[in-house]
Amino acid sequence: MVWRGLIAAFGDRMNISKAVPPVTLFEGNTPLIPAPRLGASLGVDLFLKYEGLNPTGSFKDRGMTTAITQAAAEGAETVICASTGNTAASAAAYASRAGMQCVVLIPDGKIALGKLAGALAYGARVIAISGSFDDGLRMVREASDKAPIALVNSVNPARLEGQKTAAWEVTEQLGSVPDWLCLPVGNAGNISAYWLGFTESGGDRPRLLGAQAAGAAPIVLGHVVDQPETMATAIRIGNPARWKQAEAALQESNGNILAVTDEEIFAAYRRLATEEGVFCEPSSAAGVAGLIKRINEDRTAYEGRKIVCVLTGHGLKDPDSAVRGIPAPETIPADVDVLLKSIGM
Ligand code: AN7
Repeated sequence: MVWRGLIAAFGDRMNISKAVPPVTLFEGNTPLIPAPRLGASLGVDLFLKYEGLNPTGSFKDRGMTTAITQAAAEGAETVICASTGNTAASAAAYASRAGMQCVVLIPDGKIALGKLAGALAYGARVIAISGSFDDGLRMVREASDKAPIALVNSVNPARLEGQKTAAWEVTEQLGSVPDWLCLPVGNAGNISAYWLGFTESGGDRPRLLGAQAAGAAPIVLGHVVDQPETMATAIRIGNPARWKQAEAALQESNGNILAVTDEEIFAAYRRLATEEGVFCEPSSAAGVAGLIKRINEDRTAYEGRKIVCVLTGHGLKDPDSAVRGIPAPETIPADVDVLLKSIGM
């Protein structure tokens, strides 16, 4: 089958308008990659859903094809979102595709370079606020109430209609529903969307394992975090919009949500790249970090199980994190003998 994006593939199972042709960059259909080395060391059958291979480098494209298509059907000329970066880049790309203006609010100084580069390259109006993502979300909600601007954050139900398709892809690629699905949780749109997808399938459902960064773990703590802090800037969110829905999904799935430290996140991030050759952004490794932590606490619920970790964004989104703490490459003369000596041969 020729792949023409998520609405072409799954539109009949999406509650969105079909009045206009899909606004698409042929998103979705990302690989589910086995992770045998990491899996063996954890004693599980591990797979990685590599969402960084979407057109703008993150899972956000799944929900943006539907949100922008719906906005186009409703006649929107301008869309707006608050973002820790990936939603901004994705909204900007799909808005360009649809011939719309795009306005994005980002927390000043707290978004990764590749995401800012994307939003700017796609021609969005990028506005930095001296505040957090949560402040930005409050502002764009109000702005879209007061002016004719379509809100494309995941509070928009059309976003989940696209994002839920990842659950169906995972099931088809694995040949069954996984025992556990592990993923990072920020605004909690993705965990809600996966649960919607698995529930709509009507068959078995996985247990969900959500991971928040320790400095931005409102759902784990049970209260809003006023000043969220983590180096995993994508999930630096203190008051998730889909909090209640995520809690319901966690409960219905007999799942767990836990906090992982930045050290644990970065350790998992390095292991994915160096042991499996899969380079994701730091936040994306939070699900893997959570899995490692849970297995160390209580092996029995995981041993020998089929486990899917969702890697939500590409490693190149955040080049600063990739090089931080690693010595710069050494420079040598253009001489093969010096080369061999320097690599110990
Ligand atoms: C790589 O772009 O919130 O729990 O504004 O970029 O659905 O919010 C990004 C979130 C995980 C968390 N991994 O997903 C934004 C934004 C990556 C992300 C999440 C995000 P949600």
